[in-house]
Amino acid sequence: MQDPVTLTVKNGIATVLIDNPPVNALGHQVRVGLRDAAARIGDDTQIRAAVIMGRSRFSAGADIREFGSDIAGPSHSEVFNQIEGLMKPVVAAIDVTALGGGAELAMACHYRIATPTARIGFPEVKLGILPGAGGTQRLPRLIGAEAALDMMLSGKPITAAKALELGLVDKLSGDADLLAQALRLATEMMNFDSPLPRSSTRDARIKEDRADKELFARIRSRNARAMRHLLAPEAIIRCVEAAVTLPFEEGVRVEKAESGRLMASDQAKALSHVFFAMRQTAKIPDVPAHTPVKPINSVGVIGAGTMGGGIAMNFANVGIPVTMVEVKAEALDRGLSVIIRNYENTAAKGKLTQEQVDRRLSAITGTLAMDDLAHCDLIIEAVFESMEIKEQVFSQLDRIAKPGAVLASNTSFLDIDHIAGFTKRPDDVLGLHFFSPANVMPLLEVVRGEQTSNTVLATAMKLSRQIGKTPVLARVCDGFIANRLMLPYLVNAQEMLVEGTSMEEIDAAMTDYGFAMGPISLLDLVGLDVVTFPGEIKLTEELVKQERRGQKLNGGFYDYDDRRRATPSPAALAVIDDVRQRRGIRGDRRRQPEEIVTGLLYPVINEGAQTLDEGIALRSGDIDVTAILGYNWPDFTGGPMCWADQHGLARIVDGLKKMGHTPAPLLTRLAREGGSFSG
Ligand code: T1G
Ligand code: NAD
Repeated sequence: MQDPVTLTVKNGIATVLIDNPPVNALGHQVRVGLRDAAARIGDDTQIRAAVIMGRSRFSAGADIREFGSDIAGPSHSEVFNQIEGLMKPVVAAIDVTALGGGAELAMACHYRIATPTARIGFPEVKLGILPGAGGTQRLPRLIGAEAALDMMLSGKPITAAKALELGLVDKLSGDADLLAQALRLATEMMNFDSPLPRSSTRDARIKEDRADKELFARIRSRNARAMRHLLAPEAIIRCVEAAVTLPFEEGVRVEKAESGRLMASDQAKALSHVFFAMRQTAKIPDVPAHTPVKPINSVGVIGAGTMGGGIAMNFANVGIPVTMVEVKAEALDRGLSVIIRNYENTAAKGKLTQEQVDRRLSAITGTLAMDDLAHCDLIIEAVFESMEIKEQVFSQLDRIAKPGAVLASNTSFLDIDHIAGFTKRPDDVLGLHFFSPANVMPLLEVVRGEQTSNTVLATAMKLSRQIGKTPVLARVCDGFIANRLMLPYLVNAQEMLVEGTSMEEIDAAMTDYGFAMGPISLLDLVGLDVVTFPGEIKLTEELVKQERRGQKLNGGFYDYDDRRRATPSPAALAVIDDVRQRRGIRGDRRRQPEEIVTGLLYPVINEGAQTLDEGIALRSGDIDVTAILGYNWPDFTGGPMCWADQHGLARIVDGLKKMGHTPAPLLTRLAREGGSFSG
């Protein structure tokens, strides 16, 4: 392996290069390399100054793979303190990204120069941890507590220009000659006879912060909503309070204690699981990484309804022309006008220029003639959910589409293999299951038919990234991963209603768990006419008969006022009562919040286990990503399967039995063996 840190000396200046692909994470070998480089800079009298930089990018911070085990020394902070303590000027030359520990390393250097396109950030909060190598102490000293907290609580990187304005970097370079300019800065500074500026000893900014008595109360109240459920943000605030009120070394002690507590927390473990799971989903074991893909330069969309319009926008957004087909002119006009309205709303919020809107709109062509799809590289069908109509469409497509075109269905529940059978090219057919609203939701289920070719799958995975979606591979079954998983959740929530728990209690238990909305509100939002439920639950059907379709029409379980505030609807309560009477249920079974959570989540986990066992999902992490991106499952729980591992599989098996459910064989086996879904 290439040495991950090298040091070369020229004209009295050491250039320290971090070269640890793909992102220059600061793993053990890099820390050892940096420690040795710092020692050499200190000892070697030939060296009068140093530049630290990374190949291809500065650094993405700590190696997240090291989390969860004892991190071998030297620690990040030992290395950073050693660099800061050098008596020769050290310049950080920042290119592309300095994130987390990478940004902390830069702050430990005496000077920072960045390319104009570089970004600097502290994404630790997204991993449920905090900048734990002096970052919470150095950052406020450089840019003030409020700006420091903005960066560390949001986890969002800032541009180099903003960093310059805040005082996080000292200078911007031209894009091409970062090293040359960093060396020039180092030369200037080594001939400059004044004490080196060390972030840890600066105090001008925090003196100002100390005078602002309301500062932390203000930050806490401004972030209260976003911080709810999360451990890391409050810990970060406490560290910055320490930075403002205590000497550096004492602040570091507070940071170390808070960081240790977070690192050991279930939330941090769950969030790093999610980080890696998100990056795993596009990998299909039997489809090698270098499988050739088909070029997709034009897309056809059939159906301009709820889904078709949103699907078309995805491609127009990245400059791929779309032809959208409808059966009737009115439906086409309606579909196109929804697209126009969507883009105009985005432009009105300042997120798109008029020119971008025009360019995107001109990429979409409406037509009533299927023949116009003959040139398309990919055609996605989004017509009514009926096998007869899918048959008409796919047999027609088989005649029209050019050889080699990829043919996809957006069906929610229907059998892709059956649909592929309507063509003479089943290897070119797959499911591309978008989520509503399709232009917004970040998940794409890629459904693999029996005969779908590797090329078509690799093409779909690549295309998904191109349109900014995270793809998850599913095999054919009723509801694939996402809908199959959530069906028990929504069914059991309604069953609880009938048995006697109120809609507010059910929703509150799940928002306390971490969901943005509870299942009953979710049903109202999605629309009561969208899903039909199996079994005896007929609540949504009865409400739809009364023309109550949810938030979009007349309210659903709840009534909504003009500010969308919800109150339980007397009409819905009457329907619930009616169902109780018909089924001979007393309706007096109230549940405590804990029992609501387990009663709703255990069956989802059971279904997830079954989905995994049947090979519908490749990995438990894929199920977690599906739930998080498709259903806003709270990410700090790690998703349903990760949560199950932490919660205890044996407990879940017992709970399911008590509820009268049969635990899935995989779940039972793992619980017995003391195993876990994530392996
Ligand atoms: N550690 C280990 N692996 C990492 C990694 C990291 N920090 N960052 C990325 N990877 C892997 C990733 O899993 C993938 O692997 C490959 O690199 C490419 O990533 C001490 C405690 C830098 C913006 O949170 O945000 O510092 O799938 O597909 O789209 O106080 O990666 O190829 O096998 O995402 O070009 C804080 C996380 C750590 C940064 C590049 N740092 N990384 O995006 O590539 S905590 C982060 C990113 C810390 C200190 C604390 C992005 C990126 P594989 P990718 P990309
Ligand atoms: P929709 O009723 O809103 O739109 C369907 C459109 O297809 C209509 O405008 C109709 O005129 C058009 N159409 C019907 N037959 C046609 C044909 N032969 N040629 C061209 N156009 C035709 O339906 P939708 O909600 O957009 O759903 C479309 C598909 O997407 C369904 O398979 C559905 O299961 C799936 N889906 C829906 C959602 C959702 O939340 N709505 C989510 C994921 C997947």
